[in-house]
Amino acid sequence: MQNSPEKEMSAFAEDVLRGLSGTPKFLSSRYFYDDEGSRLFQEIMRLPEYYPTRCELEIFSEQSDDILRALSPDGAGFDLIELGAGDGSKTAVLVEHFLANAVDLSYSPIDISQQALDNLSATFNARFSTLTVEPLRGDYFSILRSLKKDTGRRKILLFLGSNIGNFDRDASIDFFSQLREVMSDNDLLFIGFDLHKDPRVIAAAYDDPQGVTAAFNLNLLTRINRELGANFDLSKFSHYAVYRPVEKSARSFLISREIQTVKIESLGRTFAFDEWEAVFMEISQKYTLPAISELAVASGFKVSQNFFDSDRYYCDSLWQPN
Ligand code: AVJ
Repeated sequence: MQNSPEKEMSAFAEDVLRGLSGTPKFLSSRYFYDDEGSRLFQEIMRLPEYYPTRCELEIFSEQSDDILRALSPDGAGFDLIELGAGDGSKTAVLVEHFLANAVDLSYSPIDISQQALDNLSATFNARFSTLTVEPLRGDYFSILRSLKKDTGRRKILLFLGSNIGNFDRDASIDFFSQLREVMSDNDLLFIGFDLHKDPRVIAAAYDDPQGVTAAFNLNLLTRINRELGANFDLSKFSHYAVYRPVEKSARSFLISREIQTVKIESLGRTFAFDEWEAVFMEISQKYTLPAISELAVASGFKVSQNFFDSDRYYCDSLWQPN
């Protein structure tokens, strides 16, 4: 079937339409990362309240010997393949250590954005002249499927930074199971999980007093204004975040401060917001160690080794196909 160009809607437009037509309303955190959103997330990672980045950096800086032994017990070379690399700064810490130990290494970030890949390649090439950098552009699974043909080298898939937290349980199992299908028995998966802890520590990480997280959340409305021709007035929405210690999930919302109507030109319609109506924006799931093992087993893996920071706030978990 063919769509006429003017009727064709972008995935973004479709998702915004579905989310704002829903009860309750929701928008997907997948769309946070336009240029400004990526910049704001970099700023979040430097906030004193946002501990996950520092914890993962501590693990990589202080346990790189143990990590290298776990990734390659026999000292054989391997291919690092990173899903969702961001600026790659944490991965660079590992790469630096591996190269210093003369590991025969290649690094392949996968991303749909050519710009992101260009930036990562430039960074890694400038910093590591001996490293083979092979950026891969496209969708994670189609890329990984195309790699499956056995190169004889171990592939180590990286999914760091607690990015998995944005998926609910079913979506996580689905995601990891699909990764399992494109992995050889000898490959490994290295995943960053944020652990359950004092709920106050977690709540503060998603509600900083400087308002950076609020700006990050509100930026999606700016993106909708720009890309879909909407007229959201950001001053009429406020950021609200809550941590549910039983479900072990942080959730963020945008709350409509008054009754209002917002027009979105490219959807050709308006959306009514009630006073104090909430739009669900993001889930950031936290984990216990049993939950991590259970997730591994449910997805066709088993935990090979866990690495923790000194506060035990965070866990980088190494999985092998089961
Ligand atoms: C990039 C998904 C790991 O959920 O902690 C940070 C995004 N949202 N502050 C997270 C985020 C609000 C972050 N992840």
